[in-house]
Amino acid sequence: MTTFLRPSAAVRAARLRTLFHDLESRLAVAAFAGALALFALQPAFSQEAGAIRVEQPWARATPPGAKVAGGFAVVVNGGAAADRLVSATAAIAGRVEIHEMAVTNGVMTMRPLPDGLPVPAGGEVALKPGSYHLMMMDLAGPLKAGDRVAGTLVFEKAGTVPVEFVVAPIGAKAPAEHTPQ
Ligand SMILES: [Cu+2]
Repeated sequence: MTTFLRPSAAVRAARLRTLFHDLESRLAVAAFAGALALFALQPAFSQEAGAIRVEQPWARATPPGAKVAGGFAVVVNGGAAADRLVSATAAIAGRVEIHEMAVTNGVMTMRPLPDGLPVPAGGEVALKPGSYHLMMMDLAGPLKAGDRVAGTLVFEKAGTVPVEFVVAPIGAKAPAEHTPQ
């Protein structure tokens, strides 16, 4: 009677349930740890002034000798009035320009936005690779992945928002994973 050597359907189902519970509790623990890590990192990843909140400022690492680097963030305007990003600074850069990247006649070009970047009331603007970005110019040295670069984003109405750009690897398309320090 070989059937006696095999676990019954009930036993197998019970084992499966145990496995699921195990997985569930592990996932819950991981989610909780993740939430804690995010909470601990919050000051570095979201800064605000007035109605403006700057989320996840980051920059891209540079190869040796590079004189420019890209800076990115999401700007959220929680207010009822439109605002405008008018300038920015970064400790490692001589100056920072606000740029737009666009495809003109099939060629990817970028140009400075002399009037700054509008942030609509109750809306948000993403500075990201291939789009709007901060151009850190006249770098004093290379940006290395994992570095944090102090800087500011200055808005017409909200004023100055202090930020810390977290440096992601060369060529990164998005901020690096947030790892607890
Ligand atoms: Cu640029």
